[in-house]
Amino acid sequence: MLKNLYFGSPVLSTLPPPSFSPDKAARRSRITTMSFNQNPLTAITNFIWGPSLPPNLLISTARLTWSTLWHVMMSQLAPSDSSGSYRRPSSQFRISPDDPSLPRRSLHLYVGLPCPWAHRTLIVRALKGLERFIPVSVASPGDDGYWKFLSSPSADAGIAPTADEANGKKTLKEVYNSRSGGYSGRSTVPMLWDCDENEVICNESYDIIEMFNSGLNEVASNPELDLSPPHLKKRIEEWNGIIYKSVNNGVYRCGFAQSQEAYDAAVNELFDVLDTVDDHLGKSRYLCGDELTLADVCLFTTLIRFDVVYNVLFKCTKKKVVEYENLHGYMREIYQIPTVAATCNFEATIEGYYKMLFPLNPGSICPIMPLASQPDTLLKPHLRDKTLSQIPI
Ligand SMILES: N[C@@H](CCC(=O)N[C@@H](CS)C(=O)NCC(=O)O)C(=O)O
Repeated sequence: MLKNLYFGSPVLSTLPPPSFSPDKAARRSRITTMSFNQNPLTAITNFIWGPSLPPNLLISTARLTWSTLWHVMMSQLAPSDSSGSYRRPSSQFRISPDDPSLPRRSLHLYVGLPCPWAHRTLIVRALKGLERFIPVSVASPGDDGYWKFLSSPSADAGIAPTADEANGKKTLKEVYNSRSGGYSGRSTVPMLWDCDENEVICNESYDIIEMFNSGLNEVASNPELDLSPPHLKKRIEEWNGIIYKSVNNGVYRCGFAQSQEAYDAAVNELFDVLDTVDDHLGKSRYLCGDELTLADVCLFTTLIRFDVVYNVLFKCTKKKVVEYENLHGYMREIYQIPTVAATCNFEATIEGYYKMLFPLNPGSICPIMPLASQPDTLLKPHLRDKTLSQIPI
């Protein structure tokens, strides 16, 4: 005889017929509410435990597995110290900008459009008029995190991903590996390649832009432009020291932090420096006075990605560039130098960050472009003259 489990009395006659069991009824109603246009995963989980959240044990197990996996992936993507702060690996191929052999070598530049470090090199190459002397191959981010090349050139107008125009390889890793002696480090962009020697010349962006600025004047179509003139060298170095650590690399230290403490330190430092720079730009057209220098190029490539990428993906959330009184006009003034605007590809930048940095955005969904960051808005009058003329003398 069956017993009512709650009251311990014989209840056989009072039990509802099996087809009316609440459990079965619930399950049937779940099946009937399973719609054909439901995501199959949602349909399955709905069938197992209804529309409520999964059981606690499942949530805590998934959470532990997910966060362990996240730490494993992050440690590969972004090496950190014991406090969880991001430590950028150093570049392995360095060069002196004044190496006299450079204008006689057959140079090829490898870049990726999302990358702010590579963007520096595209800007200085364009400003100095080195496009014909230094051809470029544009890699795009692969699903596995490695830079890859298109199999045929893209039909897009403007700067866009390409095939490997120098070596015909499928990935940048293969290009690095093809140097004599191979390579086991990170295959980063920008990378300057010697086509005759089959050798990596340099993969450090600052060395490359210094060299483009001063080491190739005999082949540049704009040799008179000096973005690092002797009288400003010291000030450029001072600004670079501040901006590299807290802003250029600072946004990465926010986004790649693996502990709350590491993030807090990086984000506070980042916005303290942006406030200082904004104040300074209320009194000075560019970082080092009235002339555009390499320090401005380095700041610009981070600023132009800030509201679109770093503010969202890297949690640099205290303020957007558009909210700064001077930084926003300053960034637009640089963008409006015609050769500079042509080096920016926002679509490729958004896709690259939101899809390539998988551990930060596992769903790979790209956010919509903020109106204030769209080219039409960036081309509106920057009003820097007006701002600077208001400075009390
Ligand atoms: N210090 C280098 C950093 C270059 C760098 O980190 N590039 C990234 C893209 S933004 C990259 O290629 N990462 C690929 C990897 O680390 O495997 C420079 O300034 O040139």
